[in-house]
Amino acid sequence: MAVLDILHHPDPRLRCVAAPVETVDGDVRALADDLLETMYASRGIGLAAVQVGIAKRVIVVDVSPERNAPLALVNPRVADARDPAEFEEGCLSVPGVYETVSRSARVRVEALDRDGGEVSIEAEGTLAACLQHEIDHLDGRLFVDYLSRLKRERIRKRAIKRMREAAA
Ligand code: GNR
Ligand code: NI
Repeated sequence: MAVLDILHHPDPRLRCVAAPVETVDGDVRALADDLLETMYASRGIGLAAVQVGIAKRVIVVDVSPERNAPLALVNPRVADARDPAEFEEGCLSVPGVYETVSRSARVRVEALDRDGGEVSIEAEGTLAACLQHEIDHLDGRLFVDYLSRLKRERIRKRAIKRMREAAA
């Protein structure tokens, strides 16, 4: 188990489209465990492998207040989405930015679990938002992509400035 470094926007690796996992083996389970440890250490409710520079379709989620309901999903896809809704979102790869995003209120996500078995998850509320947010990461999309161009440019410039200051 290891806490991994999380990439920050506008790192181009966050724009990678992640490859499907062929077999859910020990390496994939170890990656899921590292993602969970990294997510808990960062106090996030979800994390995608792309965010730690691994372009594989693996995500982890835990929206429970007790932080004791870890969910690891392999090759997740939104099989059904309904009812528009707005969510207040943040992202560990875009620190300090919280904005309202339009998504679906309810989704059904199909995936493989950590044992390679097929699962289907009906989600609403925070879990629905988080699953859509994580699956977006696997396709190289960030929540800031849904904002106006003006807001997005402002966020990108601030992020670059922050990185420069951190490096200095
Ligand atoms: O910690 C996180 N909070 C959050 C809040 C609303 C919608 C999505 C999220 S996911 C985010 C962690 C993260 O960046 N996952 O990719
Ligand atoms: Ni994110």
